Amino acid sequence: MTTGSLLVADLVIAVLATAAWLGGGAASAARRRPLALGLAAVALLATLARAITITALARAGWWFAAEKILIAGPLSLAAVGVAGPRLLWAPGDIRAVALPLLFAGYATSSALLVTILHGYPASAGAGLLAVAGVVAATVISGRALGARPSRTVSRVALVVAVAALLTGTGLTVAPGAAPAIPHGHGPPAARIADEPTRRFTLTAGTATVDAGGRIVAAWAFNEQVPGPELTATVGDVLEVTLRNRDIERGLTLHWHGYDVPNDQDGVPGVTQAAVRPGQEFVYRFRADQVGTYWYHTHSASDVGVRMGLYGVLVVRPGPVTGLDVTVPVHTLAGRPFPAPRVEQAEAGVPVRLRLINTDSTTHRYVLAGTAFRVAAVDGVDLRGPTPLVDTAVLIPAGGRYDLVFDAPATPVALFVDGRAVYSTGPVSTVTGAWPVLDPLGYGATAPVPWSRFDRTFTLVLDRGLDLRRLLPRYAHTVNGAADPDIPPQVVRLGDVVRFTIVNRSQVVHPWHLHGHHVLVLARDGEPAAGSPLWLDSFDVRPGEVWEVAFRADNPGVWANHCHNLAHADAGMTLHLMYS
Ligand SMILES: [Cu+2]
Repeated sequence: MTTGSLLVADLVIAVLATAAWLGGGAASAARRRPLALGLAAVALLATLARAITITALARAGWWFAAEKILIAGPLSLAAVGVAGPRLLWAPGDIRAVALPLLFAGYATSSALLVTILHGYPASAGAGLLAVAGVVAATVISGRALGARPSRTVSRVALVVAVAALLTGTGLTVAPGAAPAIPHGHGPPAARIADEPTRRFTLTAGTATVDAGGRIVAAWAFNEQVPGPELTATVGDVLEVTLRNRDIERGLTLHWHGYDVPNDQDGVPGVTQAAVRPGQEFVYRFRADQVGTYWYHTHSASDVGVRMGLYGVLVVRPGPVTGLDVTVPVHTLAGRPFPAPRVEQAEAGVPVRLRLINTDSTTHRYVLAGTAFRVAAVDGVDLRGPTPLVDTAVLIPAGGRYDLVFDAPATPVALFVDGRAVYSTGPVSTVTGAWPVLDPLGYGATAPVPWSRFDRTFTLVLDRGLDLRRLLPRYAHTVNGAADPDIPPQVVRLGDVVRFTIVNRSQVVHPWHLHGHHVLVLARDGEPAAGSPLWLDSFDVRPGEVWEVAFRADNPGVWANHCHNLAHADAGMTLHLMYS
């Protein structure tokens, strides 16, 4: 069982235990003896089963089990301790066990709320709030059931509840001690002095676009979605003038995966101000990385990219040889975009398909009709890629895979999630059951270039209630905090930095660090066994633990965030900062 499914199983069992305790309490209050005893038995069994899931989660990593052991554990023990003996005595009047069963239900449900609303790390505040809730609910239920606790018991309960509530609330809402990110734009950009060799102008504006036969509203660069394909040869100096005609929310250009100088990175409020209607901004950087990249707005990025403010950036080592095709996959107005492309390929011609996932979720790609190799991932060539046949690849949000092959005499077709997006003729193959390539075991290994790490950071990805804003929100969190309250990771120039990224949540988080490619060291404790993988976008699935590392060689303040842009918007963004 994977840790991801253990997390789901544990949640389901916790919900079951809660419902059974509360149902048992209600049934005994209504004097429905068999039902009450049956539900209590289910609750006891579920609590027992939870001991197993929590133990297994703790073995997978403390991050997965912390609050379950520190808060749910004691509360569950209290539940069984209070309700169990009463049930064993099996009183003549079943109504006598109603309050103990309800107490058990409140204890289990408040622990469950801690997991759902607070998550990792477990805090004293959350524990105290949970206890306060249990005490308050039990006292109220006791009154409703006509139980007459002594004055002393009532007063003690009241004092405990109020004290816990105050302390708990205080600890939960207290502002964190996060050092501030230097917002604003610092000294003027230290632009490279060389004359540009490639100049482009991108004018952003509202537009209408044909998405599979339906005319939809879009935001476009130069009236087209995707924007113009920017191509360069390694060594070129690119100058890109961004103009905003009428995008009210403002925009920027971020060069996804391209490790440009910090002031060219296009993160509004961090490396520059958003470009408002009527304004312009000139980007200039040297094309010193070969490969497949893309650009997109980083201002209101969730809606901006979805509406069409993105395009392809390809840097080649020299003149194009053979067929060199970019396939940027997108979902526009809920429809797959663009329309499938069909072209001729003469047998024997070398073909490179540059697959780019510009959406916020993973896509499954299959290439049918030929063997192929994965030549590069996220713009970086792989070492010793071997031929693959009838194999699917999963590309995370923002990620790129370059597939290469020599065109066979018969047609080939590329499918994304079962839909043909590129072909050289009709291909009918059932590809749904093809195995998925694990890039961590593909290609030829090479030793990790570092033996020690100067800094190590752990990022635990989760969900939680964010009360530090005017309106509370159910945020996507890192280490229990949401943007802008997540402390930045501070490094020094030259440091070798290791990240441990843990996904405690129920959804995939495609992780994306700006300004650096990271080398994958291990996943779930298994060292990476294939070609060195230098990534800028990688899916951390529920229950997974990734170890990655990089050398801090590009000074500045860099966004470090989930590339499911809705998650990034809902709190899952932090920053890497050079001291
Ligand atoms: Cu995410």
